[in-house]
Amino acid sequence: MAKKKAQKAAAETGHWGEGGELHQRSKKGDQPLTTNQGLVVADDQNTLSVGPRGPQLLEDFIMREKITHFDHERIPERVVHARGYAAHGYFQAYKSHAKLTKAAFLQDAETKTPVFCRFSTVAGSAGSPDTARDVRGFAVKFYTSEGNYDLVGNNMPVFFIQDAIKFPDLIHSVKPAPDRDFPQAQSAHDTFWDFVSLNPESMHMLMWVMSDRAIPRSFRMMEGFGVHTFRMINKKGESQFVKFHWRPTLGTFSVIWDEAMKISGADPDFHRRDFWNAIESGNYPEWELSVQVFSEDQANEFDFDVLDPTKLIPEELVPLTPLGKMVLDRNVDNFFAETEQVAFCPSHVVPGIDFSNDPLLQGRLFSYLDTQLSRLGSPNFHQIPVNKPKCPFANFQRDGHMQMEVPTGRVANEPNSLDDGSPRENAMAGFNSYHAAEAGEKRRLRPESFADHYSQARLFWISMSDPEQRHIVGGFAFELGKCNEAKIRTRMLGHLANVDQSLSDRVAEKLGMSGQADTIQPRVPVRDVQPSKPLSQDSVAPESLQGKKIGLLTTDGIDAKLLDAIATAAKKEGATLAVIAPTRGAIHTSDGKELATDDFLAGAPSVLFDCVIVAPSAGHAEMLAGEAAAVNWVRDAFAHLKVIGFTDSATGIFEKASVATDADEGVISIDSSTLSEFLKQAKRHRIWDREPQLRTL
Ligand code: HDE
Repeated sequence: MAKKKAQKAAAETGHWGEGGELHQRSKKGDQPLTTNQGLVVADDQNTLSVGPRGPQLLEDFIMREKITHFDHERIPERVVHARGYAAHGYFQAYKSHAKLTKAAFLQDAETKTPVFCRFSTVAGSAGSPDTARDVRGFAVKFYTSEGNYDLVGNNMPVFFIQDAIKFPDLIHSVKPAPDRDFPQAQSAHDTFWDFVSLNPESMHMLMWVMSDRAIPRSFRMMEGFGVHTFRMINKKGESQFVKFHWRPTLGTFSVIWDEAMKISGADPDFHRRDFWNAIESGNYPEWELSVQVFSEDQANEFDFDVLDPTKLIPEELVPLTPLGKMVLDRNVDNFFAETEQVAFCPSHVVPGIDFSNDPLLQGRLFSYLDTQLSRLGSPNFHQIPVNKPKCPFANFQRDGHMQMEVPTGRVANEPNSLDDGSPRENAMAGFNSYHAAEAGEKRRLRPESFADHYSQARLFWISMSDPEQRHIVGGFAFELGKCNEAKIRTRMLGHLANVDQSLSDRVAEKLGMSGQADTIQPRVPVRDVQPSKPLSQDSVAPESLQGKKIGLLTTDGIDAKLLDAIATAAKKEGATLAVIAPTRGAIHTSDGKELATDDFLAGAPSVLFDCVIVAPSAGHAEMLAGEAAAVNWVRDAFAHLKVIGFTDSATGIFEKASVATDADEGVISIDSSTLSEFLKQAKRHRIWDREPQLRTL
C-alpha cells in the first residue's frame, strides 16, 4: 500500500526517489549572468581590448570561455531517426494485467507511470522537413518503479528486412549518395530502389511506405507498433507472445502527397509545430496501448512466422487487448537536453517483458547502446536527467568520461563483505530471462518460414479503400519515376506483379512503361489472403474535426456574426481556427472590433489546414481576387480534396481559380446561420470522390 502511495505521489510530482529534477521547470528569477565558474559577468557585449579600436586581448577569459563552449555545442546526430520531436506525459493501465505480465506498471489502474515519447523520421538529417515520405519512429520510455522500459517502435507494423546484418545496407541505400550527398530525406532515388528491389523481403514494408501512412497529418494522428514479437511473463512464470499497438484517440489521418511536398516548403516544422501547439493549448495527445496476445502453439498454426518482422498478425486472427492509455501533457524545457540526448534502447526491459528470437530484434538489442556511446560520448549517459531511471539504481560500474555521480566507500566489487555488502543481486526480484529451450546447428541461415515475401504485401493492398489504392499507385509511380535506371523500374514492376497484377499495371501505366515488367519467380507460391479492415486507416477513421485546423481567409471588415459562428463551432468541435488576412497586423470586424490575425496570406497557404473558409468582406473581395496567393489558396484546397466553405463575396476568387462554387458536396456556401453542412462535410476529412477528376496522371 505504502509503495502504491509512493508511486502515485511520484507520478504526480514526477519524482521516483532521487533524480526527479527532470520534472521541475527551471526558475530564472534574479540570477545574474555568470561564467561557468560562477563569476558575475560585467559586460557581455564587448571583448576586452586595448583602446576602443585596439587589438583584442588573449587575456579575455570570459570571451574565450563563451566561444569555446559554443564551438563544442554540437554532438553527432542519430545515424537514423535524426529528426525527432518529443514530450513528457504519463501512462496508466485500465486495470490489472497480472494474468499476462508481472511488469509493475501494468498491475493496477492507479499507478501513473511517467513517460517520455519521441517521434521521428528515419532517413532525413536533423534539419530535414517533417512531411518527407518516410516511416515515423514512435519511441516511448516508461520510467517505471522497476527501471526504465523502452518500447522503441515505428508507425508501421512491419520492417524492410528480416535480419539485422542487412540494416547498414538498407540505411546506406536510402541516405544521400556518398559521392554527392543528395537527395536529402528521400527514398525516391536509384540506390534505395536498387537495394529493395534486390531484397524481395522488403515488399510488404514498401506497400506501407508508399501508402498514406508515410505522410501522416500529425504525430497526434499516427498509430504505433512494436513491430517484433515480444514475450510477456506473469508471476507464475507463464509466457505468452505479444505484439504491441498504439492507437491515437483522434484517429489516424494523413496528408496528400502533393500537399506534403508543398508543406515541406511552407512549414518544414509542420509536425513539431502542430504537436507543440496542441500540448501548449491543453489539447493533450492520447494513445491507447494494446497487445495482441497469442501462445507459441497458436503461432505455430499461422501461415507465416511470428519471428519474421516483415509480417503482421491480422486483427481478425488475434484481436487487440487494450492495456491502458498514454497522455502527453508537457513539452520539453530544452530540446537538446531532453529530446536530443534521450537514448532509447529495445533492451531496456522490466521483469515481465522479454524478447523473442526475431533476428532483427536481436540485432537491435546490440545496436542502440553501441551507437549512443558515440553519439553521447560517454558510458555515463544514463546519468543525463532524461535517461536517468526515476527509481533508485546502484551498481559498481565506475568512472568513465563525464561521471556525474560521486560514489562513496572503498568497495567497487560484488560480492563483498566489506562496507555493508550492498548492492547485491536478487534472484527473486531481479530480471530473469525467460527459460526458453533452444537447440540447433550453428549456421548462417534464413528460415524457410521467412520465404513468403508477397502474400502479406497483397493482404495490405487488397485491404485498402479505392483512394488508398490510388495513393499507393501514385507513391510507387512518383518514387520509381525518380529512378534513372530503367532496369530498377522494370524489376520493381515485376515484384509488384507478384503482389497484384493490377497494381503493377497501374504503376506501369503511370510510368509510361506498360508491358515492361520483369518476370520474377516467387520462392514460394503467393497465398490467397482475405482483406483485413483495420489495415485501412480510411475505413476506420472517425468522422470528426477533433484536433484539426480550420483556415479562415478573410479581410478587414469580416462579418462579425459569421466570425463568431465559425469560432464557436470550431471550439465545439474541438478544432483550432486560424484567421488569415492579406497582411499580418490586426484587422477589424464589421462591428468595428479589432481582430488579431494568426498569419498572413503569403505565409500561410491552404496546405497548412484541414479545411478552409474563404470569407472576404464585400469591400475587399475584389482586392483579394486579384491576389495570386488567394487564388492558389482556393485552387490548392480544391486540389487537395478539402472541404471549402465560402461566402457570396468570395465567388470572384473561385472564378479566377476555375473552381465551380457548385463543384461537389465539399464546396459549400455558408453564412452565420448555415454552417452545419460545412461542418458535416469537413468531418469527412477529404472529399475522395473528387480525386479521380483531378489526378488522372
Ligand atoms: Fe532502430 N535504431 N534499428 N528501428 N530505431 C536507432 O539508435 C537499428 C528498427 C527505431 O527517438 C538507432 O539511438 C537496427 C525497427 C526508433 O531516439 C540505432 C535495426 C524499429 C529509433 C538503430 C533497427 C526501429 C531508432 C539510431 C535493424 C521499429 C529512434 C539512434 C536491426 C520497431 C529512437 C539510436 C529515438 C533508432 C538501430 C530497426 C525503431 C542505430 C540495427 C524495426 C523509433 O541504434
